[in-house]
Amino acid sequence: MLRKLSLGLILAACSTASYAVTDYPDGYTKCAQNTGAFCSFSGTRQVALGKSGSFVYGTFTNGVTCSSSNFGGAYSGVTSAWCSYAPTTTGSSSSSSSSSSSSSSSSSSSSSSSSSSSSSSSSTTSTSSGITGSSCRGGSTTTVNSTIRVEDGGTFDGGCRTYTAGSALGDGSQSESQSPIFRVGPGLVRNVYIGSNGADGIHSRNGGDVDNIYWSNVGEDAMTLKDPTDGGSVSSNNISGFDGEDKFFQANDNGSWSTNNCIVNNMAKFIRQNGGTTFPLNVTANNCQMSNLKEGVFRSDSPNSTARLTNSRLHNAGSICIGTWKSCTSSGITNY
Ligand code: ADA
Ligand code: CA
Ligand code: CA
Repeated sequence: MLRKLSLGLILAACSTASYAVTDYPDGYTKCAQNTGAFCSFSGTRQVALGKSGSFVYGTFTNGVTCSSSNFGGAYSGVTSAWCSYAPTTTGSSSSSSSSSSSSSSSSSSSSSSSSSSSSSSSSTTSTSSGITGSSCRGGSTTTVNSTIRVEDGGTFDGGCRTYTAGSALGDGSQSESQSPIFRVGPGLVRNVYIGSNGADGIHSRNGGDVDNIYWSNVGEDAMTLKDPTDGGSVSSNNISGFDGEDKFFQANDNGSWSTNNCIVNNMAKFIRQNGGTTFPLNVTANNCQMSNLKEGVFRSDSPNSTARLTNSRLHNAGSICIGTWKSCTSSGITNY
């Protein structure tokens, strides 16, 4: 699958490079610039965002706002990039992978969108369409001046409204003296959009989990694992995180930390086991899109820790494994 994809991209690049490099893939229709303008089309289609022959792809139904946040943060601030849509509709189900057997070729975008890269475009579709990150886009804003504690085993549901730190918690800088906006565990925090001041993010203690969280501007870090007593098991699913200085996730105690369906753009690393510690940490990330990581994905100094990245897309993401690990592996990785 990977090899087909690269081959398709190379062939597509060569075929256009011999004439002019365009701001849309061969056969696609330009619909909006990367300014938040709406790209209008009907049905479920593959949509490209990019310029000068280089693109990222997503799959959307009945149009999409042409904005980097809908494409994992790619081309952030690049208003000269364009959205364009594929000439044919794809299978309507969001899990287009379910129709990715040979029967799909007649109805999916792979049928005609671009000759030699037809099989690659269907694999791109099934991969990218499965990675959505958080669905939250924010709402009315609550300024949090005292950490919200969810520690009774219950669920805090933020309804995808915006929660941003007040100055009492910190300023979202790299200062280590800041407090978290949420402290969870045992329990679950879900459907939260973290606003412009991310302070020290979310602290998970006693196995606290998060689901559907959007960090719009990561503070000192986005989430920290501490004191796990729930079998050391923490999950962070359906998440998006943007614009951190250093770490996205910080692990300060032993445990198992799993992430499914994430979009992360513009930080130094996805997860860091506290420097110099050797406790056993087991981290997994699956179905993630990570871009513009200055250092890489996983970093640890512990010979007792494991990390695994699966079924994910990387762009300018540094090294998958940094430092010392018992094992650090990956499979199903696409570079885009
Ligand atoms: C750094 C710092 C630790 C801790 C950590 C965190 O690694 O050295 O003491 O503060 O950040 O939890 O953010
Ligand atoms: Ca820190
Ligand atoms: Ca921190």
